[in-house]
Amino acid sequence: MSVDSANDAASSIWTCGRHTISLDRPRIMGILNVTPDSFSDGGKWLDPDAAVRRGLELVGEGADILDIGGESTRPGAAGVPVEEELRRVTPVIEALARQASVPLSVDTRKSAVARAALEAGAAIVNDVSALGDPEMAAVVREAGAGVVLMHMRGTPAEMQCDPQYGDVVAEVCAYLAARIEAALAAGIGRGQIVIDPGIGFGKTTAHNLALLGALNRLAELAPVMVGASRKRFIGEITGASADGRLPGSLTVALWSLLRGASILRVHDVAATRAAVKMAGALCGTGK
Ligand code: PMM
Repeated sequence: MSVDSANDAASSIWTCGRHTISLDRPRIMGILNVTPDSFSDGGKWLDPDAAVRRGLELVGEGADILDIGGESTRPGAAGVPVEEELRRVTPVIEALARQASVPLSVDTRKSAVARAALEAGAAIVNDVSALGDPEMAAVVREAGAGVVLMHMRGTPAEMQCDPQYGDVVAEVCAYLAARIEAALAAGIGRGQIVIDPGIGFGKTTAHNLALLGALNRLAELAPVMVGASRKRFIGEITGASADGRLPGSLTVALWSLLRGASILRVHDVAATRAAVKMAGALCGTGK
């Protein structure tokens, strides 16, 4: 649905283990946080059976991918020990790999968690630290998994303490270009890589808006994922609390697609699916 003809990446294929995800139409990644403390859904799906039910529900609503995370990366969040993260995500991924029809992603910064998740049936590693763990690139390469390389300034514990940039768009583009090169140098295929500007990860509202306005520049590097769903900057602009941010989230989702994003990481799958369908009809793609 890109309006930018320079965006070749939007018509590519994302290779994720045994899955290939065509990015010729917008893809929706449904968020499944198996955490006690994520900012908008923390604690809701901590029980593995409830998490699996929720995952299947998201697939029924039209999710193309499920992203399962066991560590909250909200601003101020403390890290989770590897054993605890494994305990949260592994049974959920095992069960969903048997029952769900869509590729599964694990949202983790830890190579040990990524390895176990891929063995349990996941096909994508969504890494908000963009291969910060020295073992992560090898884990992705060996599994032939898809990988999301996200930009983050600092760590979740302190990233929202007065983030500063000279030119946020240029700096995020340069960082992601360098992380793509590092991934390629480590033997990961270009077709396995998706990038993400990391909305809210060490960014003010102005930084987020600048990045969302320049997604077409990021899309020249690799297919782009955007995760803006229910985030704080939407509340800052609209005045809505986390559970009232759907209108703002949908607006950002459609804006992102029109600016060249290929994948939307969202909590509200059914509403996003309907909005994408409507926008696709208006844009003449009908998708
Ligand atoms: N945001 C969160 C967690 N993981 N992964 C990617 N690729 N992009 C994001 O923007 C992102 C992420 C934090 O939000 P959540 O608590 O809703 O999961």
